[in-house]
Amino acid sequence: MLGSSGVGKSTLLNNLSGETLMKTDSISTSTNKGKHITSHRELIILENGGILIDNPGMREVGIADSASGLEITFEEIIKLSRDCKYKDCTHTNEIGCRVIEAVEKGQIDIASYENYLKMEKEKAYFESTITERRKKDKDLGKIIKNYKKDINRKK
Ligand SMILES: Nc1nc2c(ncn2[C@@H]2O[C@H](COP(=O)(O)OP(=O)(O)OP(=O)(O)O)[C@@H](O)[C@H]2O)c(=O)[nH]1
Ligand SMILES: [Mg+2]
Ligand SMILES: [Zn+2]
Repeated sequence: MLGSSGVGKSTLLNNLSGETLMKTDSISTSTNKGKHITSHRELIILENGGILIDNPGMREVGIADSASGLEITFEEIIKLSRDCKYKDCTHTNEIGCRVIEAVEKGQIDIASYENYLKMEKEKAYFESTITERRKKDKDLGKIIKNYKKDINRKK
C-alpha cells in the first residue's frame, strides 16, 4: 500500500486483518494532513493467504545525504513548490520556480533535488501504468463481450 500520510493505509490493513496490528492516528486539524504515523515497512500475511505491505506515507520519505551532511525531506521541497509561479510547475526549467531558486542558492543540495525529481517521475509512471491497466481491462471486457455476442449469433 502506497499513498500520502493519513489516507488510511494502516486503518485498511487493521480492518482487513481484523486486528490492531498497526498504529493509526487522526489527521492533523491544523494542516489537514497525516501525521506520518507509520515510519517503517511491514509485511502482513492475512488468514486467507493475502499479503499486504504497509508503507510509510509519502510525507515520511526523507533523503539523508551523508556526503554533504545535509538532510532534507521532500516535505520541504513540496512546501517551497507551493510558491512557484505556475501551479503546474515541474521544477525543471520554469521561471519563478522556488525549488530551482533554492537549489541555486544552495538551500537544497543537488542530490536531494534530483532524488525529488526521480520520485516525481516514479509517481507519474505508477499513475500512468494504473490508467493503462484500466484501459487494457476495459478493452479485454469489450473483446469478451463481442465474443459472447458472436457465439449467441451462431446459436
Ligand atoms: N473518514 C474516514 N477516515 C478514515 C478512513 N480510513 C482511515 N481513516 C482515518 O484516517 C486517519 C489516518 O489513518 P491511518 O491509517 O493512520 O493513515 P496512514 O495512511 O496509515 O498514514 P501514515 O502511516 O502516516 O502513512 C485515522 O484517524 C483513520 O481513522 C476512511 O475510510 N474514512
Ligand atoms: Mg500508517
Ligand atoms: Zn517549481
